Amino acid sequence: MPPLLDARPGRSFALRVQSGTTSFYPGRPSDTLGYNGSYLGPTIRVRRGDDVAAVVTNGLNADTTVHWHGLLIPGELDGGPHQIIAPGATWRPTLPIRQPAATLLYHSHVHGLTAEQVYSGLAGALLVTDDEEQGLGLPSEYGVDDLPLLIQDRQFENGRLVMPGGMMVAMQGRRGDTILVNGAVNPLAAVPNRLVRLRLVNASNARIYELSFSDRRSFHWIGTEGGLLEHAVALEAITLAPGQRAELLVDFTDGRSASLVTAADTNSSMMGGMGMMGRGARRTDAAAPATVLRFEPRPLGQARASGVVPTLLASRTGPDASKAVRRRRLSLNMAQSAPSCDFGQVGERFGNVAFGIDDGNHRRGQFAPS
Ligand SMILES: [Cu+2]
Repeated sequence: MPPLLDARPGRSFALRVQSGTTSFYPGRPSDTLGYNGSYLGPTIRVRRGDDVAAVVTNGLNADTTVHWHGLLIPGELDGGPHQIIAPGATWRPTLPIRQPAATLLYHSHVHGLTAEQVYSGLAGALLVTDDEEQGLGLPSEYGVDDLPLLIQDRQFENGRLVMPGGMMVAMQGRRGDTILVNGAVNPLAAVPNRLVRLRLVNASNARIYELSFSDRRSFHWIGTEGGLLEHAVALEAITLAPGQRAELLVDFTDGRSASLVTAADTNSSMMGGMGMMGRGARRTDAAAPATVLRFEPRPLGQARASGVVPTLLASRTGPDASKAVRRRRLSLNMAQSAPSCDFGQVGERFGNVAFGIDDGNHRRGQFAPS
């Protein structure tokens, strides 16, 4: 479990962006990046209504930014590519927390290096809590029955983290054949034998997961990127694209071990085993079905949560369709014209992939995969 950095007491928190080494496999240190540590960052918890003073110091030899992905705040506080923190500099935005409880994701969003910095470890969970959520009796004992789970695929060679390169990266994003949860290889979660809340965060660069349990048990889907759903939804599988989050309640009362697994990634053209490329060629495995996380229920902690799934999680009022004054149709297009792609120099961008809305009206944006 990442350490919990609760912003409540001082209405503030501090992050230091740093480089370091991480031994994903014993005795095989890899060069990595992290916040207040060598890989990934603490789980930051903020509370609705607070104005939270963030203090972010860049201890790298490179520019960075910290983007609060999912936080509803003005753009000048949001840590996008335009808000560079230079090496040695400190950025101090005050974040007004004015949204319902939700599971968010903070990460580097520096121009031209986002993919590399996130791949190397610059990501973490950001939790918003509020009175409504705390009144529901949901499992909320951090690290015991309330677990943030950052899921990432990474590539290793001889036990050391490597940065995939080459044409497949330009086309597919950075992928890997090893799935980590909270930076751990072959992870195991000891959970109490009761209802447990999982906050799934897809912190991968490019992989889409189709998640389910090895014993096909159903679970309750209770939250999305925007916060809690109005009502829990019983599911046996859920899809999670990069950046997406999902909150689940899983019942481990029967004490049986089970694994969270992912199906093959059918969005990857590597599925066919194209066998291209030098470095990272074994990435034909990068789309294969895999175990994500094993759960071992045992008597743990005290059951402070109610142990039942609330019938009403949150009151939501949606737009009233009958009041619509106009119907618009927007179509999203993608076209690729290969000739001048410079795959020899695979960096952050590759030319001539045209993404558009309404085919032509807003065409030819440069695409930078991250
Ligand atoms: Cu983001």
